[in-house]
Amino acid sequence: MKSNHIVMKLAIVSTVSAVLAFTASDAFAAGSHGGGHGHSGASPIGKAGKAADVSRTINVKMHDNYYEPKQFNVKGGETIRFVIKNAGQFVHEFNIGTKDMHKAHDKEMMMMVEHGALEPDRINHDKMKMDMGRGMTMEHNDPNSVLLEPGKSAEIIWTFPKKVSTEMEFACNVPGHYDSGMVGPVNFPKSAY
Ligand SMILES: [Cu+2]
Repeated sequence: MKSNHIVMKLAIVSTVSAVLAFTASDAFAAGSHGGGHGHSGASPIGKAGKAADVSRTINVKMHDNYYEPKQFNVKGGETIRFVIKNAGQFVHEFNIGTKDMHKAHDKEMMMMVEHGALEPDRINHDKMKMDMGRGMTMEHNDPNSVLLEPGKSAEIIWTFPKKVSTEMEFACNVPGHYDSGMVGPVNFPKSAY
């Protein structure tokens, strides 16, 4: 069953693609993919965690287009294992970041759609590997995110910062999904700020 909503969003994406091409490649060159989101040193959102440090597991289900649960409470410095399942009929992403990071990533996702690497219900892995220039590809190897086809599952182990300096949220940056509600807050206790 195709959602007209999604098809419409994708049509809009391709219409504006020419306008965005320059911006998108700029954002891309900034190195979100495989480049650790352009942060040198300590990232304000935390870092990839080690299995030995995991204190608990949070199961996340991705639907069309919302998450279950809708938010998480974590402690400063806590390492969580996220077990993520795409229970929807479309490709979805689970990405831990800030509002700004999601905004930047959204442009890259649009480029993936333009290049045919991302279809509504499947990921074209061959096109993901395509060289975009300067040795960059569209492959998603970032430790803070997974992009999943319908029915697929994955795990992320993430260590949250001890002291929080920025608001954090998890979101899906498949074009149109963030705006239709695929975003939720990561809540920290007051002591973490
Ligand atoms: Cu999504």
